[in-house]
Amino acid sequence: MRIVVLTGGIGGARFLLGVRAYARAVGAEVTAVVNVGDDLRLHGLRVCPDLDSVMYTLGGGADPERGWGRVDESWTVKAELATYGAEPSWFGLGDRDIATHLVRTTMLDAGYPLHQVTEALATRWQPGVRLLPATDDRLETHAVTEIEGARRAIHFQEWWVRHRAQLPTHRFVFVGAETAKPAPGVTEAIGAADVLLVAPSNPVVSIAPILAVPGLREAVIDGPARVVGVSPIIGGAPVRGMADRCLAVAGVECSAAGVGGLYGSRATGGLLDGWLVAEEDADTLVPDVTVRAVPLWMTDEAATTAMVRAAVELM
Ligand code: FO1
Repeated sequence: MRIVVLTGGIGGARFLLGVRAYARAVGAEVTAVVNVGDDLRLHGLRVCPDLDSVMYTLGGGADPERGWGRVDESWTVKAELATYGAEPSWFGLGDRDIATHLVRTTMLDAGYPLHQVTEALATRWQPGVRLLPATDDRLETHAVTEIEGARRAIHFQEWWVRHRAQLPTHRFVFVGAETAKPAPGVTEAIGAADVLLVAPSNPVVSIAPILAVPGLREAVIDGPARVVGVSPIIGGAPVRGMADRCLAVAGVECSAAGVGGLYGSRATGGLLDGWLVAEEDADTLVPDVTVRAVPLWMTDEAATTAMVRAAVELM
């Protein structure tokens, strides 16, 4: 069996632990297509938060509390940068993490595309699933905000980390999306998938930028035998993060039904055949989509694996 997962960072990485365990149990192979809209260049370094959260989590090197960055991290470089007054001071890179960005940036500057760099980094971490960036090209999520009476587009990380998603916001734009191409292997993996899972990631700023790459949404609609999404909303609240703020910007109700409706049914040009929701949301209806309710809290790997099994076997 071939499983493809569309995923963002922290929540998606935890979900992938369950996907990997399920795949090992049934002998399936897994490809994760990862959002790059959160990526940024900082102090000359290319940082890929979602790829790194997935790689570190599956490789056993992620900080379990933060969910991003490395466990046993130290912050000497961050403190040194602060003494120079180097900006941005609101976004911190840990010392161990910086080694990843140095290797990545050196390879990118030498001309290697991001998917090859990701593969090279993964030889150290052995994530047990194939990691592919959605695109090798520049695709950056920006938030169109209102700051001191003026309309300003700012990078997603500035909106998320510096302003904690609290600014009045009109919309998100995916800069570069029109001309981006799916990274090599992405549409092929999606086309050959027996099941494509949409991870319980942020639909507006993690899954939408992936689908904004021309050809990728079409590949999902036309390709896999089945497409099943897992709700990132339980009982009207995000599992983690500030998805409620992002959904409000997109004008989507923060509920399992709201996100299911946003993705829509494959029968009518949307994405989903099946939608896995939490027991708390068992009355969820999405037109022309098969809905099933199971426990959705990813408390440990066994619970997450059971949830993945329910998603794969939903229909
Ligand atoms: N999140 C923060 O809240 N503050 C930070 O200083 C920060 C630094 C950081 C560095 C590398 C990295 O891979 C992730 C980092 N994150 C930080 C997390 C990140 O901003 C977001 O949680 C994701 O982009 C959203 O998925």
